[in-house]
Formats: sequence, C-alpha cells, structure tokens
Amino acid sequence: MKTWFAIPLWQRVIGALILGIVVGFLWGPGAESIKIIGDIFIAFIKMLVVPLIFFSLVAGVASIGDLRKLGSVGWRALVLFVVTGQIAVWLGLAIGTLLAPGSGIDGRSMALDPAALEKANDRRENAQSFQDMILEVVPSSPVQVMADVNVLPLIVFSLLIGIGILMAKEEGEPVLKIFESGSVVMQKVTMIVMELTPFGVFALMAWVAGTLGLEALQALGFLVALNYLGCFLIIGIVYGGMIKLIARLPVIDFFRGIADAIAVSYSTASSNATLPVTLRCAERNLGVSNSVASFIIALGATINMNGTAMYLGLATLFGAQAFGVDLSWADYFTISILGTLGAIGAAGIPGAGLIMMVLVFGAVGVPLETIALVAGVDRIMDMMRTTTNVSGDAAVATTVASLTGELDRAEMISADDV
Ligand code: DAS
Repeated sequence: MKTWFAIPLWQRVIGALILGIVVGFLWGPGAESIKIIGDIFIAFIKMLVVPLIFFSLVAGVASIGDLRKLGSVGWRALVLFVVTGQIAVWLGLAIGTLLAPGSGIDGRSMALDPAALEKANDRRENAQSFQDMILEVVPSSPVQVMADVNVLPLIVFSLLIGIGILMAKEEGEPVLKIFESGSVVMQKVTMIVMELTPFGVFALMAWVAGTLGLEALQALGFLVALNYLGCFLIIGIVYGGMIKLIARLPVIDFFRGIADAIAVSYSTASSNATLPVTLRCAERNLGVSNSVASFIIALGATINMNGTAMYLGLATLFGAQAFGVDLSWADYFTISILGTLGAIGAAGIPGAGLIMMVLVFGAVGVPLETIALVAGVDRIMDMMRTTTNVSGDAAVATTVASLTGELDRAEMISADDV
C-alpha cells in the first residue's frame, strides 16, 4: 500500500493508461464489462462540480476585491488575466474548429447514453427563443439549480454572492472566510477523488481500446497533441510577446528564470503545489518585488488558468464533433465565457480542468459522456495545461512589476549568469 502511494500519481496514471490500452486490445469488446469502474470515477468527478464551482468561484470573485487595494498593480493584473484568458479560450476554439480532433470518433455509434444524445438533438431542434435562454440563466431557485447541476444559473448565483461579499466589506468577511475555507476543503476532497484516477483511467482506456479501437485512440492522441500545440502557442506567443513588448525584458531570460517552476508544474499538474517555486523564481530570478509576486502569483494560481481555458474550448469542440452536436456562434460565445469562468472556478489542483468540462459541456448540450472518452488521457494534458497556467502567473507578475517599477532588473537572471 505504502509503495503504491510512494509512486507519484502521474506515473500511476500513465502506467494505468498504457496497461488499459493493452488489456483493451487483448480483451476486445468484452472490456466494456469493466467500464463501470470508469463510470464510478466519472460520477465522483460530477459530484465535485457544484460545490467546487460554488466555493471556488465565490472565493475567486470575492478575492478580486483585494485587487482594488493594490490600485494600479491590481487592476493591471486583472486586465492581463482577462485578456490572456479570452485569447486562450478563443485559441482553443480556433484550433478545435480548424483541426477537428473529434471528427475521428463517431460517438453516436458508441450509444454511450442515448438519453444524452437525445438531449443534445432536442436542444438543437427546439432551439429556445432568446428570451427563454436569458430566463434560464436566472437562478430563480438556487437549490434547484444546484440539484439539477444547471451550471449557467449556478455561475450567475456564485458571481452575485461573490459581488455581494465584496460590497458588504467588513460585514462580508465571515462569509468570505467560509467560502475560502470551503474552497480549500473542496480541493482536498478533489485530491481524494483524484486518487481514483489510475483505476478509472485503466477501465476507460481498456473500454475505448476494446470497443472503439484504433481510430478512437488516434483521435485521443490528436486531442493531446492539439492541447500541447495550444499551450505552446500561449506560452511562446502570448507570454513571450507580453514579456518582450509590454515588460520590455529579454524573453530568454524570463523563461530561464522560471525553468524550475515549469519543471515542477509539469510533474505535479498542480498550480497550488508549484506556488512556492513560482514565487521563488519570480523574486529571485526575475527581480519581482515580494509584494507584487506574492499577491499576483497567489491570485493567479487560483483564477488565472489560461491553459485550462484553452483546453475547455478545445475539448468542447472535440465532444461536439464526436457526438455530431452542431454549435452556433452563440454557443461559441457561451463557451468563451464559460471557459474563462471555468478557469477562474477551477482550483490549482490535478484534474481541475476535467471537472470544469462538466460546466461547459452542460451549457451547450455536449454529452457528458465525452468526459469518459477523454478522462484516460487527461493527466498527460493536465501537466501541460498547468505549466501554461503557472507560466502565465509568472508572466503577469513580471509584466506588472516592470510597469509599476516593482522589478529590480539587476536581480534578473541573465544569459551570462552561469
Ligand atoms: N491542474 C490544474 C492546475 O493546477 C490545471 C487543469 O486541471 O487544467 O492549474
């Protein structure tokens, strides 16, 4: 037992992934009989959605209030968080639309859950009037909204609670504390659920390999490749451009400065676990002042997750293509908003993006069965998403510090440093 937990989770998951594929090919369609193990894992993932969104989003929105205390530093960080988040999610949508990773899978033949496909088809055929759609977003019965996992009104309700806490100022503090500690508790519960990942991944990959065969695996491999492509584009172009054009600093020195944070974020797939390393890199290698680094990087680890936002856009299109769900421009807009909110609501822990897919899929009628398809390869993608999230936190902190005179260039690691 001790040996099992001594192995890093990501190695257990990768091992389960490979073993699942081999067993699936050897077992064939009979592998469907162990899919229940994967379904149990997905059910636990769905269990997390409402409490995790509610507590994390409320705490995330309420913590934005601190940004005002930091004046120009705070607002600059918020603007960069929002702008990079939107670029990221639209990049994911563009890559998913242009390269169509889900077209290699015919979800309808999977007959995974006819009810889910029925709901998706109904949604398209009985396209609601605009008024109906607006009315649906209003959380007229918050408890019912949570019971139905109706994510759009849940987000509206969470945002309003967060804003209410901000407006209540000191009187809102006790409630804020509840949501902040509730958010931490839900992250711990999520980490418990994530320990089931190797078992769920093994069963789901055996089922995919055994029943859907090579074309499904190829489609998943393509999705992983596009996830990496999107993340590399964000890191290289968005962050590289921010450092060069706005912070006016040598890009190579920036990435050398955060090399340790990149290594730790990739291996842990957790922004929170990488936080101390990111802070140290920002202060020691990039010369960012302690006040700016500790505030922006800590906040960024919670609400600035551009790799996750990009992935939510990409994965939603993957599911829509796999199940033949036509998405309108209004759906794309919904995905762009929810992808950003999902990234704000996602905690900096392994599997947060997997959980937030429920949020986006539910809103645009993409069957949740897509999660069973991608869960097997999520960890490999999560490692790169997290690296992108962490690099973004460091890039925003460095840029804002440079713009507000809170960066000591003499401290910045440079090419001639050994
Ligand atoms: N693992 C999350 C993080 O720590 C990212 C994700 O799940 O997408 O940033």
